[in-house]
Amino acid sequence: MTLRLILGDQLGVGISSLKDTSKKNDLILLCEVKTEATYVKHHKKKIAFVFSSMRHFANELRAQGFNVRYTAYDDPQNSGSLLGEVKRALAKTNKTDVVVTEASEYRLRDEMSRWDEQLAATVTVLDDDRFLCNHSAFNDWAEGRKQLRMEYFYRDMRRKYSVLMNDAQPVGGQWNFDAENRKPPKEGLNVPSTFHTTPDAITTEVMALVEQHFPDHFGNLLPFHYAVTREQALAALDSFIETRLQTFGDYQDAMVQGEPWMYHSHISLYINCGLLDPLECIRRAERTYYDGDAPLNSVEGFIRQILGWREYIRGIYWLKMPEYKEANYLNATRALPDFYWTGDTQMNCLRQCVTETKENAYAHHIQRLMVLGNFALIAGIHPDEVNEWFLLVYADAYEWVELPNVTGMALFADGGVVASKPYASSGAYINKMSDYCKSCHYKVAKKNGPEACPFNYLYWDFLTRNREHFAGNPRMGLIYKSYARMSDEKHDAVADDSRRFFKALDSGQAI
Ligand code: FAD
Ligand code: DLZ
Ligand code: SF4
Repeated sequence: MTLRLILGDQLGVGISSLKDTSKKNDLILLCEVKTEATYVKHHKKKIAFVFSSMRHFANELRAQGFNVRYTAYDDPQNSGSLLGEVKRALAKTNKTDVVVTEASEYRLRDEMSRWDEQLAATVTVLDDDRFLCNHSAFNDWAEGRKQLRMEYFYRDMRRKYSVLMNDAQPVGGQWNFDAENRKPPKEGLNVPSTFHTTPDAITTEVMALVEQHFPDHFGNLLPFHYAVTREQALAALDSFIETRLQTFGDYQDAMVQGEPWMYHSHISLYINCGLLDPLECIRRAERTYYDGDAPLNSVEGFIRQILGWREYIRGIYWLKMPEYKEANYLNATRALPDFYWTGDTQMNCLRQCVTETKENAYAHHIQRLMVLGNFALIAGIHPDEVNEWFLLVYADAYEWVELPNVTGMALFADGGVVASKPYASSGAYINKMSDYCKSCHYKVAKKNGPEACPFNYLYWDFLTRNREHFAGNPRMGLIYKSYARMSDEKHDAVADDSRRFFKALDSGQAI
């Protein structure tokens, strides 16, 4: 009787749209469609990952006895849109109602709210209960608060799910062990390799399809080693827990040339598309701590990312959309430099992060925030251009998680909803937390002049340009005081260097 539509980021048997399915009467629909594959020009690896995971999931459902209808991208009858495919499926069957779990992005949820009128069927949209904080719980938490700080949300979530708790107290006597999680990389770190799978026949076929239909999309398709089934994603989680979690905390913020994966988990793409459940990842890490196999700073740090940041970011998205997408608090106007696509810049940190992004559809948090995001912030790049880039280059990117991280955390374009101060920094931070500066054309120790690290003067130029926005911020007072103590010559040098840099950047010269 019921047509159950499963989207490409809903690939778990526990999804609400599959509850109470009649294996005899209901039809499950999955479809690869142009509208979803091209609303931004997703990284080739992301499309291959999503299509291959969808195809494997459809096969798993069939193996469990469900009736599945699957539209392949190159099916000559493919209408190219989700609505078109639902219409086609309804026309071919005797189904009278459609059930779907709420889309994770505003764009699609909004579109689906009109499907009722456009289809000769009733459309039921169910809550997405894979998230640990639903819309109304987040709205209740946010209600009446002057500031929506993640830390307080996170503490409530720890209590609510009783994660790392001794009755009402946090295990270890502290909620947060971040101060222990900022170690610079030391020489000779022996970073374990990330989890690898070899493409099977389905993935190989999908990869050929991606090369054929999306040749002008960003990124390298090869090598492809992501998990594409739940079983493989669980093995990827295991490999993180066994080989990286112990050291995750210590080097969470560290960046090393030639080590794109560091000690991070690389599971965001699996959680976001439904192959892994967030709570199972949290419980797995918690158990590792109680078994004595990983230290508290690592386990708490990892759990905070999923139970705290991930849920908080999603809450902010739905609380603030659709206006959030238009936010440009700092009135940034610059176009995105070409090197975000090519990696062709003499600024080694940016070259490394863009090149790794192109190769892997992945960069870790500090690369995204303190290199790629930091430059976009201090160079004043328009949030629309930055958001589009971040939404298409990463395999884990969906607007609900990408937008608040970019607009809120990286660009301060929301005026301080997510961040209490801008994540702007000079080259000193990048030099402390990475080895990038050692092989850079620019000199991180030089503050001004053509050889100086551009982050050094752009940082002060950014603070000067945006004084009206930040001078009253209590967390920025010391920084503005130290700027005031600098000589007039120094102020002029910052302005001259920044002018020269922007002139070169805007005219497409090599920088
Ligand atoms: P780990 O470092 O191992 O962290 C564990 C898990 O915690 C991640 O898998 C993820 O599920 C969760 N997590 C950690 N930080 C965040 C966060 N800030 N927001 C939400 N979840 C978090 N994450 C995405 O999933 N999709 C995005 O499109 C995305 N865009 C980002 C853009 C910018 C500018 C920034 C600063 C961050 C962005 N993040 C995004 C958050 C974070 O960088 C990634 O989740 C993380 O790098 C994924 O790698 P990992 O699985 O190895 O994470
Ligand atoms: C990311 C993605 C891609 C590339 N392709 C599809 C697709 O062809 N069919 C589909 O159902 N989902 C796809 N997805 C995931 C969707 O974009 C995701 O479900 C929505 O963005 C959620 O709002
Ligand atoms: Fe980046 Fe500056 Fe270091 Fe070069 S010197 S790698 S531009 S921070």
